[in-house]
Amino acid sequence: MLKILGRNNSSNVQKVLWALGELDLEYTRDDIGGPFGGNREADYLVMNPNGLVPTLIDGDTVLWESNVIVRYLARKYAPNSLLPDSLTDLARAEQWMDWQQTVVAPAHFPVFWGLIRTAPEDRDLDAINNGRDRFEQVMTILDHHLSDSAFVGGESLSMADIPVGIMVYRWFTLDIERMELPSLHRWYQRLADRPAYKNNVMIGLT
Ligand SMILES: N[C@@H](CCC(=O)N[C@@H](CS)C(=O)NCC(=O)O)C(=O)O
Repeated sequence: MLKILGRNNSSNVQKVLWALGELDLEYTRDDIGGPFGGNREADYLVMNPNGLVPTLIDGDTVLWESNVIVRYLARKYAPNSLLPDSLTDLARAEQWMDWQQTVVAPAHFPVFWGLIRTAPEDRDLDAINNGRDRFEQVMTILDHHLSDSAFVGGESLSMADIPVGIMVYRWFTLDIERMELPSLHRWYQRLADRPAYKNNVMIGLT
């Protein structure tokens, strides 16, 4: 059976759990990382030399890097649903997935870390406010993209939605000012209707 190593409040672990939920695949999960620890142990580092979560174990296949794991699951278990079929659509999906890692995640990080993982008396308000502005800029790019399609990769959910879908929950849940982004909001509501998103992503921020 598939096994996931990683605590379920991690955004990167949630990508994998959401994908598994969409595919209705059975798996087990061990709480690793954060307060649970275990990710700096020698046996864990053999599987994931970064000491980060998530790690996926699928038989002899051991993988790290959340977006790669989502791509692997889509290719192996969902070639007709989460995986786009044309070369161009596949590349566009991967474009939005890489954009989440390289642009959105760093933009959101100071806001998430400052408001959720830092005690009020220790917060760097400038870093939080600058992060909020940058987070809004990148969510505006996504809002614009979503103005003419129901999902990031077209008219149905695909792997393109998963990394940015984790970020949009944080955008709408963090206690921050938000400008109106109607297409983004409609897409978020579509995601929120999906049990796999509700059960694995919309679980509060800790
Ligand atoms: N690029 C990696 C980043 C993984 C990562 O930064 N994971 C964080 C949690 S979101 C982590 O392991 N933090 C250390 C910990 O949980 O102890 C991925 O997408 O899988």
